[in-house]
Amino acid sequence: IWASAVPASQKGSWASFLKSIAAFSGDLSSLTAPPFILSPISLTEFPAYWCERPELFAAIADAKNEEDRSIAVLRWFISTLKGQYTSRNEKLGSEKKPLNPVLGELFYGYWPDIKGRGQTNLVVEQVSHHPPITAYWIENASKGITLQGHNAQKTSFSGGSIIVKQIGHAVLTVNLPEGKKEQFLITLPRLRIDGLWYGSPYVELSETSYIQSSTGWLSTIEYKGKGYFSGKSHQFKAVLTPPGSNNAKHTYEGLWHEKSKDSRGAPFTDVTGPKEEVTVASVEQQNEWESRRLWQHVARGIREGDFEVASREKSKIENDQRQRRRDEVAAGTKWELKHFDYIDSDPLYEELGRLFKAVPPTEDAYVYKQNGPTLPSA
Ligand code: CLR
Repeated sequence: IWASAVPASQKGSWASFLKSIAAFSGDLSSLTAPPFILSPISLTEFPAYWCERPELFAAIADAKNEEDRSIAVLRWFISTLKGQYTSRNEKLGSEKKPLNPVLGELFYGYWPDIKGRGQTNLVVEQVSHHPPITAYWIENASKGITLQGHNAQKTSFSGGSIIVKQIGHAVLTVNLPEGKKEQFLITLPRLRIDGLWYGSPYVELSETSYIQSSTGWLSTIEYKGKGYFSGKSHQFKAVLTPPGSNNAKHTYEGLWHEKSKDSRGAPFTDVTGPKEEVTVASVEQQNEWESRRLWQHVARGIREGDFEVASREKSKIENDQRQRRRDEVAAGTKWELKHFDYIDSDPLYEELGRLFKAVPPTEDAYVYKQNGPTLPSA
């Protein structure tokens, strides 16, 4: 029966939530959802999914040549998908509605240097509230690898599912010896949120995403769910083509949340083992803009099922934000971003995007100011 995963007392509000989604497209964050579907985690934490297998991120620097580096980047990218798109189901029971970050919200963390892989640091800032846009910077300085990107979503409703188009892109830079560098433009897949009818949403990926190297190597990744190819969920097929060619040199296929193989049957990715969550300072040590401190009372309310506390605390944060925006208007000032500079067109996106006819042909970006906090190191 419908809404079988929804608590009896919330069936009515789940139905009206679904109706409001169906009547609506754009920014889901503004819709009021019933308590059972709320997550206590803010979207500013999500960029950490990029590095929960730090050894695969570090391994990009150890590849021998251009071809191997493109393979290593693809292996790392595919291995992040399980965390990015299924971890709320594992941790919270289903996909849930994350906390909608406030302008200026921050999230800092790191993965320690063990087994010679170097320390990796993470700096995240909410750079826009309406629409929500999150910018991030991830760096393994000892390996010379950085990832810079930003993320926004455009949502619509189709055939009973929420369709999420990801806006934004990421650029991975590998600094090589002798001052040379290689860059990779990473575009993002489309999401479909299924299972809404039953009240147990989950993400499936669809369509195609790309990883274009400045050396010319290109990964084209196609995503399919149930009812395609083998009938299983979370399938992908990736082909890697050499500079200036349309003929695949490598083909990889499998399940992005489990394992995949190359065309000869050799293992390519395997994410069945444990991942490593980012290390974050305790709430007491965080400043007032850091996500877990800012949302602590709301998050506690959600975790403990005390939704009165959660909504009262959420209103406080929202009122504070409204007051800040009013004060800025009155003073004729503008909120300053802390860690990123906005550029309305990313030259690297245009240059590398041209090679695979990226849509759209140009995108904006947030450039890291190299002014993150000093994170502890081992
Ligand atoms: C954010 C960027 C990450 C990948 C990612 C994974 C899950 C996405 C999330 C992004 C954006 C917000 C999202 C979420 C799944 C559900 C949630 C689309 C793209 C929406 C806002 C919540 C809908 C409410 C239902 C659960 C009912 O790298």
